[in-house]
Amino acid sequence: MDQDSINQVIDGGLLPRRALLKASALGLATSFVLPARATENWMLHAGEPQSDYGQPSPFARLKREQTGGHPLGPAAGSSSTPLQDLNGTITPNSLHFERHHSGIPAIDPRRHTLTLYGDVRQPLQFRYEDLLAYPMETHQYFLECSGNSFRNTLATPLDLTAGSLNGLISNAEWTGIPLHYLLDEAGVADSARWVIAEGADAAGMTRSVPMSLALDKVMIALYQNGEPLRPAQGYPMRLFVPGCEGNISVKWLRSLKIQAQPAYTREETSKYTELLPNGKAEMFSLAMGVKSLITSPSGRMTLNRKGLYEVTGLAWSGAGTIRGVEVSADGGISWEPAVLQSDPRPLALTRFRLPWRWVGQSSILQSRATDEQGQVQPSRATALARYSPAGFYHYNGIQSWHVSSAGVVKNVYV
Ligand SMILES: Nc1nc2c(c(=O)[nH]1)N[C@H]1C(S)=C(S)[C@@H](COP(=O)(O)O)O[C@H]1N2
Ligand SMILES: [Mo]
Repeated sequence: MDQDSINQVIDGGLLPRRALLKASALGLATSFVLPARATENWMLHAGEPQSDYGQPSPFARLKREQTGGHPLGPAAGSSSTPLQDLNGTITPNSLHFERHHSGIPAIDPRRHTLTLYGDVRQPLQFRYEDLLAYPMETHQYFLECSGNSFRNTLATPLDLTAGSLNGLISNAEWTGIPLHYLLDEAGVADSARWVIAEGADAAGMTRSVPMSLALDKVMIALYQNGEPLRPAQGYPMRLFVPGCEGNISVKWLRSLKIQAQPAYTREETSKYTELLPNGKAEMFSLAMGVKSLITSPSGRMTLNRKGLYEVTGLAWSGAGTIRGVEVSADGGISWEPAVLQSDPRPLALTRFRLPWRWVGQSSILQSRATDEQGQVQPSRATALARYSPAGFYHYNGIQSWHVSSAGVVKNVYV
């Protein structure tokens, strides 16, 4: 990095985007002497043989963060993606967040069918192997639970990791059949406005999907990151509704009923409906808002050296593509545009990065995303004011991380 860039340490230590291009000057590598001969064990004898199904290095210590103590027992709980331990944008299948209302059914695809019925010319039933013969599409999309980040709606900030606080979001390459192929085949009545999707789990989870969405990007997903869906993600098939609250992407999909009205199931009346401050409720508010968070440095990390760091995180929007992300190191007084990955995709996670110089100054790191519609991620106060004080769905307020002069990073509210 040239001296000019270094001197241009602005706004709490953030460096301009172009400083990233001179990473070689960060001086992070330690000097070394070539060892005379192999000394480590793994260089002295042959290692493990090949395996049937690969596992991560035990040294990487990757695991989902479990939400303990769901009132209805472990089968009704969730686990979140350890966002702080990952980089890039794809969530490995083993770390995709989980949210089940009645546990994970063990479905034998030979005994599972998908039925399409209701206001159609010809009701249809598909076996798994029938569906495998249809033309498919592949898209990268995020999936976010509408309860993601609800802990930041609580009165006191919890000292948790980025994943524990915000990890009910994942991003994968989904492959499946556009739903409109099947709807066309069945011949949907002109009066039909809704598709009622039901799961084959013990909860029989059911949601109503507006026909306009169903005819657009919705798919019957069969593959995730190249392999058949994992049981936790809906094997053998799930509905996938891009950009919308995760709940409507019904897993273990068993039927689709076409009708003129929504079904008004439990999941779209008592749950996943938002009470507004004026006492009215917002129903079928499906699209997820524009949102971002810094994944490193983030909650419960400790900065163990002074110098240059890369501030990095993820941004997404249910309205389409992320247009920009700004980063603040002074609690939102000043903002600096971050570098986005080269190919931001619509309705998928986008990685952002910005260099930051930390010399022991107490700082508050934040990120603020803007999407292609010009929607800007709101402050925590603005996000909370949108709903009644009891509300916790669709929270997309700015995440703030306090870095103490000792380098300890903690969730805070500003
Ligand atoms: N059949 C069925 N579908 C379901 C659920 C469920 O419990 N049963 N949970 C929903 C919720 S609330 C979310 S956020 C997503 C979670 O998907 P994932 O576990 O693959 O991350 O699935 C949705 N689809
Ligand atoms: Mo959810």
